[in-house]
Amino acid sequence: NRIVLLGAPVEEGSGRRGCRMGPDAYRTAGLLEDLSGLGFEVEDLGNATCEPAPDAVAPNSRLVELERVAGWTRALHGWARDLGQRDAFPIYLGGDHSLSLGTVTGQAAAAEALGRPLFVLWLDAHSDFNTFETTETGHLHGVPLAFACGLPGFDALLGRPVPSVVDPANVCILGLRSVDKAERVLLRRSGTEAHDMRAIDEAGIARLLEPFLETVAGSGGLLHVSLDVDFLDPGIAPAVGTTVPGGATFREAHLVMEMLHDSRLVSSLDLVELNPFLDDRGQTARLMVDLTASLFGRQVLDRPTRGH
Ligand code: DIR
Ligand code: MN
Ligand code: MN
Ligand code: MN
Repeated sequence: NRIVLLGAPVEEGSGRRGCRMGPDAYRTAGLLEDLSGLGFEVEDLGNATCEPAPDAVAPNSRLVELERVAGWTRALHGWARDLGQRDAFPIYLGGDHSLSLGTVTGQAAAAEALGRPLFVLWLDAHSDFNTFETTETGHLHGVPLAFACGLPGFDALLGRPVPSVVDPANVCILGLRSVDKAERVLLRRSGTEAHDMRAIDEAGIARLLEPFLETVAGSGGLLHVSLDVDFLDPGIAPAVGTTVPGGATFREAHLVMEMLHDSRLVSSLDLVELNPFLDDRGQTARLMVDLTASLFGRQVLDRPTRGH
């Protein structure tokens, strides 16, 4: 029952400033205290630092801050590869979504070392499935899922090919409402399971998540969850640079976290894109902390645990 927290104060992937304050906003909002209160032994490792990556040369001139993002990718890949093999649950406190370039590939390397397949649940308004070729903005928070799934052209990030890629068939994306044109083609070709808000409206979020969790359980996999603040509706989570209307409601988001807790499948978590500079009296930071508490078992009433 151990949790380790690692701050990843990267903001260069988002094209604006503020995400570097994310890790401290989670601390200020009481993340350690809430998780300790649920009976976990929580260790805060402080913040990771960026490695130098002078060899990371951009293959085209649109990419923004490639060298910095490559440095963070290398640092966080190393951290996640190590933490993923320890007897503690790592929570990566972002930082923009480019941090998942390191954490997801590092967790994948750790899973491979443990002989388990890695599954990824991506909770986001965006699919983050652009490549260096397709990105329209050049913002590298728009590419981490394509990178982790082994799409070509990304070798400058780690300085070598991704050692352990995630099978796109092991990925589920929930919450989509903004996918770029070329990105959409890549996503479709990859065969990744992706659900937009319309699908959530029509089916209900639980009915979409449940079969994915059954699949993870059935294959003995580990599950990494990457939670982007913009998965949530901007009305309840304003502190993000890329708000898109029509996001997940308070109850939909908590239900996902509660189902994830009951599944007992989740082994690592990213909390990304919180920009405290844009927050309203800490409400987004607090909501993200409360959602994390739901993932770790906070509930109103006792209920029988459904074992897999
Ligand atoms: C857009 C927006 N698809 C891009 N991406 C993200 O910049 O590639 N915004 N991830 O949060
Ligand atoms: Mn994202
Ligand atoms: Mn997003
Ligand atoms: Mn962007």
